[in-house]
Amino acid sequence: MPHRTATLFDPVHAGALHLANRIVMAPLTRNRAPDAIPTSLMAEYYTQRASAGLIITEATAISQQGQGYADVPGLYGTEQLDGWKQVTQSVHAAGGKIVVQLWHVGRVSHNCLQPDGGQPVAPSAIIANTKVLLIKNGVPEFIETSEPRALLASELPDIVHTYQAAARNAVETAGFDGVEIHAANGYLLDQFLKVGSNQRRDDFGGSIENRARLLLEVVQGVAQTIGGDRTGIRLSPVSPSNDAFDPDPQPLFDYVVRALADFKLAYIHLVEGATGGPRELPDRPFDYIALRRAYRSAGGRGAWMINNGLDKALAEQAINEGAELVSFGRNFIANPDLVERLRQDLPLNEGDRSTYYGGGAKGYTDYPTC
Ligand code: 8OZ
Repeated sequence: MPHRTATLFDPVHAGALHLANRIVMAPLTRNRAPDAIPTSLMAEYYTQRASAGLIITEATAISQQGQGYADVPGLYGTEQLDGWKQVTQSVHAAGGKIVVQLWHVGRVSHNCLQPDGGQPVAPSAIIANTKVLLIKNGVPEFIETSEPRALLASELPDIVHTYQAAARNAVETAGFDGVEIHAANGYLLDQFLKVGSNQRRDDFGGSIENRARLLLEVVQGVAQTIGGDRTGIRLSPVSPSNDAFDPDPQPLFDYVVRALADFKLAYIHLVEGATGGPRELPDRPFDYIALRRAYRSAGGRGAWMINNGLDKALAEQAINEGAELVSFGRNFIANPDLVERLRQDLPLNEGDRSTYYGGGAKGYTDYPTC
């Protein structure tokens, strides 16, 4: 029998997640959760997109300290969990699968969002040259981040426990199929990984092993709590998002994925290039095929998911070249029926950038289906 290569529309297993197709809705921050509580409008938005093989929610704060933007949802209060429950029930009733992205922003925050107006926390007291989104009188506004303070090593176990508690809440209370640990885009775990934001001299800074330690402790803790096979992780080795920088990312990330192989994760989610920008960065070369090989040769069996600026042709190419999953962000904002449109080669709606962050139904739940 000739071997038929899988298509985007074939089912696939990612750990314990049995997915109807290989097209994933990438995490997308939309700032429509006042007081960090998911709403019925959010349930409608996600349910409209339930034909994705998997939905990854917008980044969701594991604690108030982990929050960096106005009106992003949380996963630590009863009302937040109740809000998410209506989302997962509705997505499941529509036949979809949904995991929540666990988020701690680290230094990418502002005093006014922090507990008691305190300083954001970071590996080192280095300001991120980036902006956070606040909403003033209903108008989104980008503001410089506040000066962070360096976390004490004695505070790190509590951060690991906070990830574990959020993961337990997500699966046991809010009804998610699993979680994705957000270790990309210049947020806390990526800040620890990379030299530009980590100048520590203790066991969590310096060598690659030390810089990866917090990330691996978080993954181990979450995997022990809900199962590695319900846990995914997102990495962005070279993305400059939120001032992330490491001078030598290949050995760093090769080490990280080899170490991740031990946890039998559901999937590894790779942002290739600059998040939301070019897939190739001439001054930051990176070999993603070598990265996957490092993971596989260390025994990693999780699904390999790639992201960033894909169209159907690039997505098919990725699957043909051995990725199991592809994720689409902006195309899912404007095309709730993206899977069907790709299947039938139908034209795609264009997204309205002015309604990406904040607001209500406009530019959120009102995109037409075919
Ligand atoms: C856009 C605006 C705010 C946050 C990320 C969570 O880049 C985000 C984000 C994106 O991962």
